Order: sequence, then C-alpha cells, then structure tokens
Amino acid sequence: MKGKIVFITGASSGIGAGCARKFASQGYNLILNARKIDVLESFKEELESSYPIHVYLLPFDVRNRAVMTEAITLLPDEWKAIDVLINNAGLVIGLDKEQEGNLDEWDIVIDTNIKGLLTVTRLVVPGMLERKGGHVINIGSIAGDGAYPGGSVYCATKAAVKALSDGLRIDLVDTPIRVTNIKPGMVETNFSVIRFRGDKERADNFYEGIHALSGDDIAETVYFAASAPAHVQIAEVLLMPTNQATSTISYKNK
Ligand code: 8X3
Repeated sequence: MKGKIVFITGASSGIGAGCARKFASQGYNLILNARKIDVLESFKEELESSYPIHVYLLPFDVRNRAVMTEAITLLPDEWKAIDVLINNAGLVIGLDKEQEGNLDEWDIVIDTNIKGLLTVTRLVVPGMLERKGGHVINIGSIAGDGAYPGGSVYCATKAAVKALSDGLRIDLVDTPIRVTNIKPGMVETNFSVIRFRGDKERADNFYEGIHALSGDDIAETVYFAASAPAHVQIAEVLLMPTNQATSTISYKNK
C-alpha cells in the first residue's frame, strides 16, 4: 500500500470527519475509529470513492481498553506503520455546576477524554519509536486553558490533554516524534448537541449570530501541523472564531 497512514479517533463526525477528508485529499490512507460501525462503513465508502486511498475501520469505544488493545495490536501488517495519530475522540455532557453534576456522566467524559486518549497513545507511540518517525496530534480545547461556568469537569479533562501533550513531548524529546496540542474554541459540530443532552434547538441557538469554526477549519490547522517540515514541531495552536476572544467572551450579532 502506497502513502502515509493517519489514525483518527472519533472520526465519524465533526473535527474527526473533517480531518479524515483533509488527510484523504492529501493522499493519506486512513485508519478510522468511532463507535458506530454503520456510520463508519458509509464514510469509508464515501472516502474511497472520492480519493485514491484506502480506509481501515476500527469500531470501538475508546473507553474499552481490552477491545482497543486487541484491535490496535492486531492491525494487519500493511496498516501498522501509523505516521500520524489524531487523538480526537472526546465529548462533554451537560453544563452543570461541579457541586450538582452527574457522576456517571462525568465518568464517561473523563474516561473518554483522558484515559481513552492516553490508552491509544500508549498503544501507538512504541511503534512510532521503532520506525523512528511519527506525529501525535491531540485535540485539546480552549477549555483546557481555564475553567468557565458549568465546565469544570470538561475543562479539567482538556487541561489534562495539555499536560499529557506536554509530558509526551518531554518524554520524546530525544526522538524524531512530534507532539501537537490543537486547542479549538467555538466549533459548530454535534459536540454542543451532546453537551445540551440532545437539545438541538439549544445547541443551534448557541451558535446563532456568530460565524463559528467548522470541523473542516480545524482540520486545516491539524494538517498544517502534520505537514510542517520534520524539524518543525508545532507544539500548540489556539484557534477560535474572529468574534470570540476567550471561552466566555464572544460577540454574537443577533
Ligand atoms: C470546546 C470549546 O469553549 O465549548 O472544546 O469549551 S468550548
């Protein structure tokens, strides 16, 4: 199989899907992970018919360590040499105060955003070291730079993504492997629908009056980092809509 390989978690929608399309358009073969196999299968069909690349599907929940370990360890030989890992799978449920939130929902958020990302990294990076090349790109968030009302647990998970990115960059400093933390602000994806527990109207309302970023916008920056010359390590990028200034300050013209 010719071409580089990118492995994207949470690839069925939003930023993950944007990255899949962008990397496919640049000739990368794709290993795509998400929970829903039917969504992944139709996405694979779309991508393989649009671009001269191959797609391999890894349907699992990044919270399921046993399934994930087996799936990654048993990748067919031609798919083992992962060049770029995009740790994108992540979510938030609810906007509750820390003293009022739902502990079961927090387990899902913490296990996905922190332990899921860490496990995939732990499983993929040793191969990159053996091959003496690779790039880990974590999708962090502006939320990791500071807490905001109702965001405490989500913000903590994204602060963890920053620490895990920085820590990995330190641990790999004597290697050719690069580590990048991409920190988006307001991006209009299914993310907010899940944040508002399925209330699509509330999510739409949240983006009214502001030109939010799209998954494709973030994918451009992810690809920019991945395609920089080998000696250039884009450590972090914070990006947000022109009318957003901080997590909590934005201008909405409505
Ligand atoms: C998502 C960005 O500002 O909604 O990571 O937390 S924000």
